[in-house]
Amino acid sequence: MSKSKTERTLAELYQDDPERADAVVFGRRAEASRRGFLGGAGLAAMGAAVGGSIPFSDSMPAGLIPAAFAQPAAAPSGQAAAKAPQTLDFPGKDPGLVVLGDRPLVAETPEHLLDDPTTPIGKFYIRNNGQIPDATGEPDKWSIAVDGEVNNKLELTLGELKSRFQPKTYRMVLECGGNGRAFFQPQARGNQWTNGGAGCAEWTGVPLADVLKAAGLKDTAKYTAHYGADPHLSGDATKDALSRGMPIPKAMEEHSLMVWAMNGEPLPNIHGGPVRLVVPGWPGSLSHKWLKKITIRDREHDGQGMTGTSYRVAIRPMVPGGKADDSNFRILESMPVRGIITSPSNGTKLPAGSRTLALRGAAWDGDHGIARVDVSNDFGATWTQARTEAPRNRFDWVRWTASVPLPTDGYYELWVRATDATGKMQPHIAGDWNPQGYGGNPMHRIAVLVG
Ligand SMILES: Nc1nc2c(c(=O)[nH]1)N[C@H]1C(S)=C(S)[C@@H](COP(=O)(O)O)O[C@H]1N2
Ligand SMILES: [Mo]
Repeated sequence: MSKSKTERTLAELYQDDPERADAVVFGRRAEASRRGFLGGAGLAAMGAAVGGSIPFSDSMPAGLIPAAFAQPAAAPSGQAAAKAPQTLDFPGKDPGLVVLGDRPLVAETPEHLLDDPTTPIGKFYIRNNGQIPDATGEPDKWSIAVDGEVNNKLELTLGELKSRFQPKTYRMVLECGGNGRAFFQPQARGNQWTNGGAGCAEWTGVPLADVLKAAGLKDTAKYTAHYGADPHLSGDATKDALSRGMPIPKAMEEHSLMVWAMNGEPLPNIHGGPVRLVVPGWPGSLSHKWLKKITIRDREHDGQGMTGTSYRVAIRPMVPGGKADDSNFRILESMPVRGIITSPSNGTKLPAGSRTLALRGAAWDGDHGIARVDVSNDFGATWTQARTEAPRNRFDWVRWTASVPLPTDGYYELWVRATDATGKMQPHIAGDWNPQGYGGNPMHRIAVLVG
């Protein structure tokens, strides 16, 4: 943030200080002019900023950052354009992925690139904590150890894993624990994921449960600990890039897999090939890539990524931006409900006279499943239930479609909200602030300009 205030674009101002941005656009009495109705000069200024009149301005909430400013594609003019994101240059990957960090390499998939029923490998997000190992040698000779609180320690090659156990293929969402972090205010620490730290692929492998049964869990077995071949970013061989674990019941679920194929192809190196864990519904960090060893412990794991505020959320709500009290944190397990619009993309312009809009998207959650998906064309004043497709199996996402009217030309925001099977719905803003920004799942919205 080296730019001076005067050089800052309106989009940036809305990101940093929505109240001030509102005051700039609407004048001093922004609050008054936007609560209830948007009229006169305020409405004209907002219309100019978003690129068209706003048919549902009556229900536009005060202080709302227009979706038109959220992504550069949506910027109506050079003046309001947000900073262009850094696109990904990686073999086999779609250049539309947005780089969030290059050391370690982290890239997310913009919502509109999650429009396929099954996310192609080329569009699947990338998250690393350490260096990327070259694990491309002879895949079937790759060995994996299982030790700790077991009766028979195992040392299996991938070849043995494939031949000794019954493989399963499921389509399942893999989602980074920090997905949605960018929506926290004030900014939370870590990669600034929007909604794109997620994808849904077909994973082929054997249930971890079958391997743990072969090893024979002792009565003392409580928790797993995962180790991989990726060196720590510093190169220090005594440190793990990441080492997380889960309670035994999660490890024993039939969908927690040791995976060697993704969408029917050998698991690519960047996604942890030749073999990784896929532990759906819980933070992606449990889905250990380049898997070398699973140690069964008699207590919670304390490896890299298991302590402090890493992958932990506040038990009692904390003051946003405030100091963390260690005793007020629990390990993040089941991921929160999330729905996204995958078509059209944010900032789409439609010809004058367009009167309906077909929307398409996806919704998923952690352990519970999706109960319903609703869409709104009027800033949430009214909602219409979307049609949903049955998921193929547990932890698959739900694809949905809907059609909304566009009564006149102008600027619209289309909002989606998903509700999980326990009745929990996405909030309007990222709630339950925590220092590392887990659980941010506000409703997704896109801007569309007609005419
Ligand atoms: N060995 C290893 N496994 C790992 C990681 C890592 O840094 N090292 N990152 C984890 C995190 S935080 C996520 S979200 C997923 C990302 O998987 P992907 O890169 O295949 O999308 O891998 C997980 N597995
Ligand atoms: Mo992650």
